[in-house]
Amino acid sequence: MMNPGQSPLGSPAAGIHVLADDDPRWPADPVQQAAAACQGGAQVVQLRSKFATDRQTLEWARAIRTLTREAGVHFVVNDRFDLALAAEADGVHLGQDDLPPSRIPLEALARLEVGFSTHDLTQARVAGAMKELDYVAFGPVYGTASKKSPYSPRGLEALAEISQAVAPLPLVAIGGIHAGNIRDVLRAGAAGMAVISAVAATPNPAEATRELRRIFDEALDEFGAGELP
Ligand code: 3NM
Repeated sequence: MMNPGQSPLGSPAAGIHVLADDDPRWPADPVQQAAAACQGGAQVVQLRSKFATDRQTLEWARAIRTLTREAGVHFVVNDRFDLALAAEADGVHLGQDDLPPSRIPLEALARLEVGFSTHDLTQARVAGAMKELDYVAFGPVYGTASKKSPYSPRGLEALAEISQAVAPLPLVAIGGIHAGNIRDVLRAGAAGMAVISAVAATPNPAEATRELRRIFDEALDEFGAGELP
């Protein structure tokens, strides 16, 4: 549960979230992707396991826990609070079709931060009122080829509207984010940006992450934290 009084940009959800994704199209496996993300300065690594068995996912999660702990990087597991707990992750990221945040046992909520994906204003308003959440994600902001989404690209105006709807919870933008649009996404009110292909599809994922982080830090400095949410 979010710490009251914490600003979105000071929250653990702020910054570059690199999704370590097990889609076989990526050249590196999730642990290699996570290691590169840590080297490059990602603030958050999220394990997104959509193909593997639970056993394999837990193995990856434990390896990523070790390396994120060493790097001081926040670690989130997608979809499953039980695997997040078993791996001693910092958080779990839930989608609309996962167990609802209100059904996560209290003992698990006490140990995990909770993020929740939304795709329209109605879902975002519901999320904004959920006491279990630490951040809300919204997407796809731009077109994405990394996920079969039934939703059309939402755009920056929708992102700005959603950021108001979920305030004071931090908003994490997702879908088609890369070095060329991070500034726009931050300006529209997102505190965090989650990426897959902008890192996983590149020949040097550590360098790609470093570039995203550099632009994020520069944009924060330039806009001045006072102007932003
Ligand atoms: N969730 P890329 S879009 C995992 O809209 C995911 O909720 C989305 O990949 C949503 O950075 C998406 O390559 C894929 O576009 C993001």
